[in-house]
Amino acid sequence: MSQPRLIEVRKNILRQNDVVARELREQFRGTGVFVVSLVSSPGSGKTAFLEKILTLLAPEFRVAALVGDLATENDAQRLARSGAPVKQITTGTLCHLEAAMVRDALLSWSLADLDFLFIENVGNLVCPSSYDLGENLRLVLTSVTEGEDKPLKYPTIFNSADVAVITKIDLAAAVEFDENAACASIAAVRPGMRIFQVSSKSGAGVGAFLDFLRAERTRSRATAVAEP
Ligand SMILES: Nc1nc2c(ncn2[C@@H]2O[C@H](COP(=O)(O)OP(=O)(O)O)[C@@H](O)[C@H]2O)c(=O)[nH]1
Ligand SMILES: [Mg+2]
Repeated sequence: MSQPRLIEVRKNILRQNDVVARELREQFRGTGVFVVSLVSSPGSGKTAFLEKILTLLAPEFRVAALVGDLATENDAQRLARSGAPVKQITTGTLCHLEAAMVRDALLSWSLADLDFLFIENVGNLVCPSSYDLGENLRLVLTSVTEGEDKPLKYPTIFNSADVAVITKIDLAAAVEFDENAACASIAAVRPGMRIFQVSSKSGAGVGAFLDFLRAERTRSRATAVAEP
């Protein structure tokens, strides 16, 4: 008897999240900020990649970031080295960010003063996939050190994302990373999914990714103007 009730409670939480996520999406659209979230397992390189992105975009755009972890302000401190405004969200025991946490963290910021907002989710390949944060673009990161078959084992997180980013490619040879097998795993789950390969250490592939981000922001703004 307890199983259906648990499922019902979970559905209600998800429904509430979707309502707040919809409000956030409207707010993002109205203020013109382009919002990008990052999901992956812990240690895939989200913070390293985000620090690189913030540092490279900051001279050109108004950028800011929210970062979620169960505990510590460590990642916010790392990201703040870019000079961008950064806020840490600590979730306690929760393995994902929820839209209400994002809404509350943004209360003291003026979104109209931002071009890009980045949201680093809690490191987890399962929970974040169910929670819409109202973002324009969701990146799923997977590092060369995690093996090639993570997309096959955790298809839901790849299905909930828009773009895949293979990280730490500077380590590819050392771990005998099979690029073709990794791309085939992603394609098996999400045929046609856009894939970038980057190294936050060497900077390889980061320029191409930033060109893509700029183009996505421009495209999103053109759509918002065409459909007020
Ligand atoms: N060699 C190499 N190490 C990386 C790269 N990106 C991240 N790392 C390392 O991987 C570890 C986890 O990175 P972090 O950004 O904290 O991952 P997160 O948990 O997904 O935010 C750290 O020791 C980083 O220095 C990369 O591109 N190349
Ligand atoms: Mg991190």
